[in-house]
Amino acid sequence: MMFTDTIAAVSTARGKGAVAIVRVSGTDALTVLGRIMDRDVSSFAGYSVHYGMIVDEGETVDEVLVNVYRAPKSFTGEDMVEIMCHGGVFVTNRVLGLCLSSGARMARNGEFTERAFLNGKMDLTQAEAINDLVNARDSVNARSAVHTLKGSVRRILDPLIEDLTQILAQIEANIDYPEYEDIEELTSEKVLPMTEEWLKQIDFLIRTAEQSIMIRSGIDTVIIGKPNVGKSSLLNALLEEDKAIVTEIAGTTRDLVEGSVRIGNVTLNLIDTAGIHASADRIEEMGIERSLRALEKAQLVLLVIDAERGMDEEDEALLARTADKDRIIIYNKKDRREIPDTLSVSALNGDIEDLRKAIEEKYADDLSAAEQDTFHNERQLALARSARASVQEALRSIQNGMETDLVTIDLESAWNDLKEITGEGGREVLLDEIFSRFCLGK
Ligand SMILES: Nc1nc2c(ncn2[C@@H]2O[C@H](COP(=O)(O)OP(=O)(O)OP(=O)(O)O)[C@@H](O)[C@H]2O)c(=O)[nH]1
Ligand SMILES: [Mg+2]
Repeated sequence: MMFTDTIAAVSTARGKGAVAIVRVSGTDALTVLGRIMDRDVSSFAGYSVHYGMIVDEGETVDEVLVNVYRAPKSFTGEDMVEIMCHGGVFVTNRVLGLCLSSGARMARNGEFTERAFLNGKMDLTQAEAINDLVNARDSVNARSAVHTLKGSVRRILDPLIEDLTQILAQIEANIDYPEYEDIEELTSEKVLPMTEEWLKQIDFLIRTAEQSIMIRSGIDTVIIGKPNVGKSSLLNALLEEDKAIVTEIAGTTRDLVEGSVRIGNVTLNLIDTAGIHASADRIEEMGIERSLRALEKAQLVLLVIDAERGMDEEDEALLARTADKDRIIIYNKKDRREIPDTLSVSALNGDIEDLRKAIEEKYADDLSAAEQDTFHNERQLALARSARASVQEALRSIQNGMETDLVTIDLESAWNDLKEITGEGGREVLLDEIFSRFCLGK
């Protein structure tokens, strides 16, 4: 793809710094540079660095180094220059302003990366990964983004697309070669097992991606229990901060109290809730409603029980209510009484090491999922799920002996979803691939 205009922007963070980079990309990048630099830039080769002055009508603006890239060997695939000027806000803006008045226009957000994608320098998943890397706040996120940047999504997609193409080609062969007399036999012998195997693979990848995304974005965790068992105390102990109000009065917490905490490499997005019990107080009841809604959405439940008082019917009810959730059952107030063979803590004394360990162990597998090749974000995951649904539909049609056309439509739709993950796609490409590969000769 050719763009006619040349774009410019400051690529480093705004504010005072030792160095700032003004980036210019497009067919006129060197022309723009020539107009503002005291050098003959026309002979500058790709991958070279040059020293000189930026000048504005004879006045020296800054002393700079310039990186020069020639198309297609640059980040965007276009001619590019990076002007490294002194990082004062005023100077940087002036250099950018000179670029803009010398033939470049202001770049939009992400436009350099967009051009890199449109010029075929990277696929959509890699473009997304650049953004993720810039925004990464911890090593798990950064590592995962770098992994994707290096093409990990492509690596898992290519075989999936390849196999889907194979399945489609088998079905096309059924149509186009009447010598396959026993179509049913071919279908049950080849197409069915291939389709089932394909579903198994994508199921695994989707599961891994769900784990990975959950780990990277933090686990939505709710602290649940009867009033006064020490939920808010536990929140405070985990956060190492006096965040929620703690009193000996049952029904202290009414609103949800939130906070994030890192435990090893795992981030918990914690919500402390109002104690759940049959209540007469209207405000408390509204708080309890909120607790139950938070419980509904939570990915992890920390169910707190008062070890001193022991388990009663209300605890039992909460156990039953959270039975199908991922949960950790915690016996608090172990300084008063410790029940053997339970996960016991004392939130009051900050004695919660066993809980931290339990959380780290619980998510050890998911952490390793964050290192594996799989879909990287919700957009990709949604497309993968949609592809899976289409192939499941196709499988049903095959099993029910439906028209081949119906099967193909679903498989093609899955194919397109997968291609859309990397930002490619389109039916024509699909048909090209199928027919060029199998040389049907029509
Ligand atoms: N001995 C002891 N007391 C604790 C412990 N954890 C909490 N408490 C006390 O138990 C009482 C209730 O604690 P909270 O943290 O407010 O309990 P909660 O579950 O948030 O209560 P509600 O918000 O009313 O539902 C307070 O007096 C705490 O000091 C503990 O580990 N040991
Ligand atoms: Mg509380």
